[in-house]
Amino acid sequence: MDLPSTLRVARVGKVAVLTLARPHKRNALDDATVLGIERFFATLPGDIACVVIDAEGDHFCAGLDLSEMAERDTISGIQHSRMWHRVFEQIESGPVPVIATLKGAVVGGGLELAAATHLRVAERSTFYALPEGMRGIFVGGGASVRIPRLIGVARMTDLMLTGRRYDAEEGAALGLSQYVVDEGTGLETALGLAERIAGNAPQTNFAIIQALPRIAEANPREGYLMEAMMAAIAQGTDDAKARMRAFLDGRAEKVTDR
Ligand code: 1HE
Repeated sequence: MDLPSTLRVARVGKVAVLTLARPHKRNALDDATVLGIERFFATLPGDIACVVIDAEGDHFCAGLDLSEMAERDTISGIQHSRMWHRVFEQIESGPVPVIATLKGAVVGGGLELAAATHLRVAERSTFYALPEGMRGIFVGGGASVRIPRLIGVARMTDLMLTGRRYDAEEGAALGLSQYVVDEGTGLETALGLAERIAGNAPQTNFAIIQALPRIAEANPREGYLMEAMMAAIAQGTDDAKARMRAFLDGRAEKVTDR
């Protein structure tokens, strides 16, 4: 795959690991990297069942590459933000679940990238911030849509107005990550989760990442109908029938086995 030197790709079974590899710049996202992320997701092999986004160095991502900001006028600023939206939308609404392994700075556009993923595993060094207020700019990578859904408008307002940081534990309590793990164990944890995800039926993973967010945001009347249709589509597959038969025959894992 033709990717910039700021991205690396590895494969572990059915899991693809995309690594932000610009640690000397704290994995700040320049345009080439953001477009590389888009290319990676657009050309994901069909047999990949889950993606992990990892990072080199001590920080997940310091956000937008501020050195590329100076040249931008108003219109190109809109186009730039829309480009980020397009790329992150491909992560959120792409073909497979995506896990981010967080550590150190998860700030500005780095938090926007993390928020576009489906699961976030935070090492204890993780801290979250939206320093756009300090830089005289505004979020542009989807934060005003995604972050309030995770932590509420009031907390995002506080982060932006005061430059406040949340640490890993605070972030998990608020919903910025689903897991907090020891330093250096984020990738291993994510790969374990990815392996489980890859073992799910594809129709269920599809329903979880494509149908669930839309149903949750829909008017309840339409939401219940969409849920019923998605449930029927999933349960009608041969795969679902085989899994239920395996459970009834005592051949499947129990909930208590996990
Ligand atoms: C960068 C960037 C960057 C580091 N763009 N070059 N994001 C921010 O406002 C966060 C800015 N960064 C920081 O606050 C700190 O760098 C960190 C807390 C993340 C890390 O601190 P530290 O002491 O480990 O590293 P450092 O010495 O500050 O940075 C190392 C190098 O990375 C240095 O370059 P060097 O050539 O002098 O070695 C930094 O200039 C460079 N660097 N962060 C460019 N962000 C779609 S809209 C999204 C809007 C935003 O994301 S705004 C938030 C931007």
